[in-house]
Amino acid sequence: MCSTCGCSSNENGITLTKMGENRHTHHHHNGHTHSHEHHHGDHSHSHEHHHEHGHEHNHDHEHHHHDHNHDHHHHHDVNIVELEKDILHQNQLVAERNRGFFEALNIFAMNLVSSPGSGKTSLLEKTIADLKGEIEFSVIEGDQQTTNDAARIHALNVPVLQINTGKGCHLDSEMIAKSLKELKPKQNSILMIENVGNLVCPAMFDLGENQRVVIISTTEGEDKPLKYPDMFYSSNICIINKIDLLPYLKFDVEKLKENTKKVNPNIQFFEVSATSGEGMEAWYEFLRSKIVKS
Ligand SMILES: Nc1nc2c(ncn2[C@@H]2O[C@H](COP(=O)(O)OP(=O)(O)O)[C@@H](O)[C@H]2O)c(=O)[nH]1
Ligand SMILES: [Mg+2]
Repeated sequence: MCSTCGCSSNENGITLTKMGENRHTHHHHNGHTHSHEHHHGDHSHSHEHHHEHGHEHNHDHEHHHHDHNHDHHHHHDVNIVELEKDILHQNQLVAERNRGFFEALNIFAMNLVSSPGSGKTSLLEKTIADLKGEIEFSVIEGDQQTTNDAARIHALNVPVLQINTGKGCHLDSEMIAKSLKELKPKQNSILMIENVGNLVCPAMFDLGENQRVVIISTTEGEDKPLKYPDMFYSSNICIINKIDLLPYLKFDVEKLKENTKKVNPNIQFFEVSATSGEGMEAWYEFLRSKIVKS
């Protein structure tokens, strides 16, 4: 549960889809605090199936791992602040485990956050297409409903796994821990995690990433960092995307940077266009510097 926006994230279960395999896994979180609407026994879940090449279907459903001794906290007086603290504390513990996993394998993990449509997937597509020969990438795509973004990455032939969060408005560290077991990212690689498009809730959930990258496009307001300070404060990098559109817009890049520095003086900027490729070289140099050649 994410009590900041009142969304429900953990009670409906998530779906993991590994692209290029006819297999998906459903994970439900235990310790639910809400009544939920699972269709037990009748298998009436509606899955999005992406079967390719007519392979034999090998569904590996694991979706009845419920502990029915749920704590029905909500029947009592709940201190919502305490509950949120528990969730974030639990998230932090698993985030540290993910960080250990990345460190052991020398994986540089980046958590990409932005509003919907700022260009996260486009940036990944362009980056991977250009650097694929030099750097090993793997990708985790977060989205509420579709596997569209994972399909776009899969087209580039890199390992990609889609997490569908359902009603959930953010990824959490547990989802990433489960994904890592399926995705098995390689040693000395870069893992890109595209978070759910939302500048609010993902700010609170550490995934164990090495760096958080907030993407803002020139079609958004210069005051975004002031409206969503938590996200800009918790990010290490700010990518200003769609600079190819600047001639047509009243968007002041310097003003945006100024506002961003008000909430986070240490943030590092890149100005790029994921479609024209302008400015991408500096971003690529940064990524290259994160992979120590063995
Ligand atoms: N002009 C322009 N359009 C872009 C750029 N990057 C992304 N777009 C477009 O913005 C839309 C949303 O991009 P997408 O990558 O799906 O955004 P996401 O929701 O953050 O993953 C698409 O129509 C992209 O083609 C860019 O640098 N310049
Ligand atoms: Mg996307």
